[in-house]
Amino acid sequence: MSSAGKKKRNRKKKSKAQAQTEGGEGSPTTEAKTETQVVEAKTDAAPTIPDLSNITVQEAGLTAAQAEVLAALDPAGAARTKQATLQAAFGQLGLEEQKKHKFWNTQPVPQSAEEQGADAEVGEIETKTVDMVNKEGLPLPTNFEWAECDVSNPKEIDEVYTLLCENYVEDDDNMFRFDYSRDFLQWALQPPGYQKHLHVCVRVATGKKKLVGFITGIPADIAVHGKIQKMVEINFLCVHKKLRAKRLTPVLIKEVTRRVNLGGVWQAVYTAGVVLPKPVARNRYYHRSLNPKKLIDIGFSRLQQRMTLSMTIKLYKVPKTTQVPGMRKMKREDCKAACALLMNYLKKFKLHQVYTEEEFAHWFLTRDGVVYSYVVEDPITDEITDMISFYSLPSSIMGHPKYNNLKAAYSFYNVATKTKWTDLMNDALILAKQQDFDVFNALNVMENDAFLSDLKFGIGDGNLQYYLYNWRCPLMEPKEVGLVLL
Ligand code: MYA
Repeated sequence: MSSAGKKKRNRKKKSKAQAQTEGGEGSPTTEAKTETQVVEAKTDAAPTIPDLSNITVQEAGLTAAQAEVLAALDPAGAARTKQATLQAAFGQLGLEEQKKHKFWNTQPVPQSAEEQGADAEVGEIETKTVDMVNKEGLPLPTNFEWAECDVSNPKEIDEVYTLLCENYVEDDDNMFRFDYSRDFLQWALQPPGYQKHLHVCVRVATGKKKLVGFITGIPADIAVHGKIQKMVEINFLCVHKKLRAKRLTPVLIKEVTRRVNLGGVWQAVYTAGVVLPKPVARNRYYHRSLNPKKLIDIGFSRLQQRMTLSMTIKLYKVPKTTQVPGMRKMKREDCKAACALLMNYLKKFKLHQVYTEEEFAHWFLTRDGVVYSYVVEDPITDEITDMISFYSLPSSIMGHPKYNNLKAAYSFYNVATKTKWTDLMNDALILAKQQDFDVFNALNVMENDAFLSDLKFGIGDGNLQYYLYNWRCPLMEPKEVGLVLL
């Protein structure tokens, strides 16, 4: 996945360069050394250490026995050690971030680790009012102009589809590129309350007015450490390959910010594969093969040592039909109960979206080829006790003689109150296989750790960083994140 990659998740293997810079599986020694140094440095600076109440003792680098003794003798010290470990993990990002960011260093985002400590007050970094916001669009070079995009117009959605299909996120080796479908883009960009002037385009000013730059915002209520804030979710930032490295990105970001600000909204949430000032969380993608032969053929995954292809196919085989009693497709009539179930669940997490029932229906009712949702209904009480959902995001496969498309399902939101996580998500794999997906991907957000290894997911390459714009708060562990952006 290129350094510009948003979602470093398309492959199981990790490039050497990436492993070295990120201290991934290729470089355990480098990783350990860096962490130790940062832990030492940060342990002195107690007030800047973030809350890490749930970190495991393994993550803190202690044996269970050591942790128990430490906790008994010195509870505050034990907590500090845990906190330092998370700070240390982010410290590795810190090393990368020490480079100057001509644009990002001027923005209302945290610029130093100190601003993200456990005691950081959750709230605005800069306060402005609408009358301080420029009413005119930012200047663009003479041959370009701003436009908004009407994604329900077939010609315009075609243009967006083509720009992204040819220029959006690729993996490090330029073998795969995301291929968001037109239907998916319409779903992703038209939730209740969307505004088309937040679907921002840069076009060539003459001739066919070719679309060359894009960025989008959609409205969302986002809860951060218990505080609910009106924000926008920013996505689909894309600059045509021929216009790269010309600083068009800061102009797109400033223009979408201006438009959002004119509507009286001052905060945003976004994810990226690149490390910028400054992530609030750092997550990882995991992949579960559903069609191992194809995944190996296209170079997405490799045959493991001492495994033949037929052993691998057997290993990843799933039953033909779902196994959980009461599992069925979610219907319109289920939305009230399912939305309540999800909202009650998401309260556990430090970062999550707050859905109205109308929004829930938009995001979760199954749309073929886009998003799939299922619920478990208790046969006796008729109560909706569990839910699963996943979305479809294929990738183009570049230059392969046999295949041109990888069908990937991405875990969206799942809730287990009655069914065991592994049983519930095993059904998700079965349902995805029924829809002919080649791979099922999931982030290590929420409680996903409870099923990833049992259900034979393998770790992906790279990290997905979560960011907040103009909203300061303490760092979060991967499992404290309850938000999945498309
Ligand atoms: S993430 C998906 C990003 N898209 C892709 O990866 C698609 C393929 N790549 C491209 O199209 C280009 O390479 C992009 C950069 C457009 C990514 N997020 O124009 P430049 C900074 C934020 O010369 P290019 C998604 O959609 C970079 O650090 N900034 O660069 C979420 C440098 O700044 P600085 C990024 O390579 C987007 C500057 O741009 C990213 O030609 C969230 C260089 O500009 C990135 N992914 O084009 C956006 N990549 O010097 C933020 C590079 O300071 C939203 N840069 O380091 C913020 C909230 C806004 C709303 C607020 C409302 C209140």
